[in-house]
Amino acid sequence: MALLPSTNRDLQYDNAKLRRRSAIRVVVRALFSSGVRRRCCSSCGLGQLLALLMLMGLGYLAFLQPDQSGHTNNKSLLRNLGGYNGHRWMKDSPFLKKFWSTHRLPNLPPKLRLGLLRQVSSSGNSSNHQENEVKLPFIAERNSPEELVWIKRQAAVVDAFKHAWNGYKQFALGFDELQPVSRRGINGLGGIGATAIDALDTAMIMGLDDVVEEAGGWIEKELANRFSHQGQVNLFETTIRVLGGLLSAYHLSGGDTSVPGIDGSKNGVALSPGPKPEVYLKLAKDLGDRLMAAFETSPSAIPFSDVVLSARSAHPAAGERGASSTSEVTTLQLEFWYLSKVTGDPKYGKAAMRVFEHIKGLPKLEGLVPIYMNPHSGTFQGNNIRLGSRGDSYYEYLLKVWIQQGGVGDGQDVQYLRGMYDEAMAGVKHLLVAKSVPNGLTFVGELPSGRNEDFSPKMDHLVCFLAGNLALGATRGFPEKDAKESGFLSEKDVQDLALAKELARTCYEMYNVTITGLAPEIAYFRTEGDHTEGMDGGKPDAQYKEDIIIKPLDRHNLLRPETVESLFVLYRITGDSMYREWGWKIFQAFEAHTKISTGGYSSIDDVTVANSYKRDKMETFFLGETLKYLFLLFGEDDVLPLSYFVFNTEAHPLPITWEGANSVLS
Ligand code: DMJ
Repeated sequence: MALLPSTNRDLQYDNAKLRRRSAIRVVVRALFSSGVRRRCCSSCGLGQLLALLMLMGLGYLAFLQPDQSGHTNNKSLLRNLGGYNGHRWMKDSPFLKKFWSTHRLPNLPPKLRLGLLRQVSSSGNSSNHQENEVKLPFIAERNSPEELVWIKRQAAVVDAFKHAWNGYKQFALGFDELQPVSRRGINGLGGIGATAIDALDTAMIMGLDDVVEEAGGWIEKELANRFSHQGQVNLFETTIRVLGGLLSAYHLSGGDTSVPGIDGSKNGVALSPGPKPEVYLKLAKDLGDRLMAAFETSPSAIPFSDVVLSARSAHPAAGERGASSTSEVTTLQLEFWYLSKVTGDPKYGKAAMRVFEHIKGLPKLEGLVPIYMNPHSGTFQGNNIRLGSRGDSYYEYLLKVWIQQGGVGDGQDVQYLRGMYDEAMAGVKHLLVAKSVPNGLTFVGELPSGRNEDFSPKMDHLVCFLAGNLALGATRGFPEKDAKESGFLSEKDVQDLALAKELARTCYEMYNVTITGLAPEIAYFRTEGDHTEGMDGGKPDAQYKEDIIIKPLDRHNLLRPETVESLFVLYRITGDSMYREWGWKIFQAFEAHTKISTGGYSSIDDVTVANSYKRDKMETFFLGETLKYLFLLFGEDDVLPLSYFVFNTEAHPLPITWEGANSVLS
């Protein structure tokens, strides 16, 4: 995977960030602050004269030498410096080579792309991006026609994000969520401004400085106060959306320089406007300390489900005899472990990892687990097994925590997680994967009573995360081609990747089968002997309308991300542009059926009718996940490479660390 080229590729485009650090200034600063002065010529006037001559030479190369197209620009400066093509004198000069390698421009890829996106976005009618002509000749000159299409589509996603944010900012800033139709805010997540935090790193990745300043400004001013005065929150939701969002913002704004930056290169963190990284870290630590009550007050390794932030107390869930969802207690570890890493305090990671260590020893059904856990007994509760709601991200984090903690390398400490993941995926294939009739779509069903004979062909949209997860597990985030060529894929990896592709198709068809082009919350798949009729998606010519059954109560769409998340991962891994095309269709359907003209997007009641009732709610994950994954799907593959970043279940990217678990937890 190419890790560097964005900086160079887009250097000539309008970009405030980059202009602030011109190449000349970097060179001058580097010359006078580095080895040239100290080691070579520090005490002599001759040294200064030589440095001056060198500068003049560089100036000549930068400004007088035309590039191949006859223009003089920053790219030609980079060429002349040997930045990517290399120049003859550069090749001949080991000193300059060394100089360049240590003093080249910092890499800021997504922001660079934004200069381009802004121009595309403002060059035409934003309601019809597909048809727009790119009028700016230099953009057209330097990109293939196919790439131009994706640049415009990515710009359309940026516009959608701005529309969503503007609705929230205007009517609901400081509330958890926007009610876009009634134009007000609601607090469904404890009153901690969840949308502002969930959206923040998406704005950073898109390079939307205004939004970063607005969201970051609110966070800096208000969030600590909310933590100390607000009431009850859910441990899981607060961890994945708020703690994850703060930690990702900390890294992406330049806080954690011990790990790769946004493009996987050493110094490639984005330099964001808004608060300093330490602001996010301080808030993350404060929140982590309060959430720790869920672990500290539970009598077992399984944390309580709810926390009162202001009181630093925790208690079991109200229903289900106080049980926590299995996915909730096993979807905290990426965030708590990274919090330990960046604060240097092992307590967070230790408490969260204890959950997995405990579950390791519990009985399972071929690696599959029931969807509830009781924090009093520390055991599973009930027999219901599914990869949809309450079960899903258990399987996701087995893999991702293993990846995050260096299991890809020689992280022996977390090898058991990979073992649990592999066993569970074998169980999924054996017990849950089936084919629909008449057209053979592969789907993942459920075992509501834990027994094989009670198999239910029901699949939540939530299960669609699995396609991307299987692909990630198969290649560990590397492109399929590279993994194959290096003999890296086992027979099982190949099977997992094949299943990932089949499931991605099924998830796409869950959208494609309806008249709106949007998927229902839940789909049933027709199996042998099922003669249910009249429950298709309202699209008479849909290829799979016989296979997919949508029941009346399951027809809503909450703007969920799981399918576009998997399309993003599969596109990165396979390079097959079919996944991008599918993502574009889904994006257009969101635009057509969920956009509210005054700002924001709304969940809808029924994907099988053209003019559905709007539920008047914009979930935070539409900004945190859905639009982020679409943006990344349409963008360059060297931004947030999967071999360097692991996305938490709310799409907040956290860096993969290589030092292994023990060094952080000890
Ligand atoms: C998100 O909050 C997370 O992705 C979670 O794991 C599952 N549900 C929503 C999005 O659908």
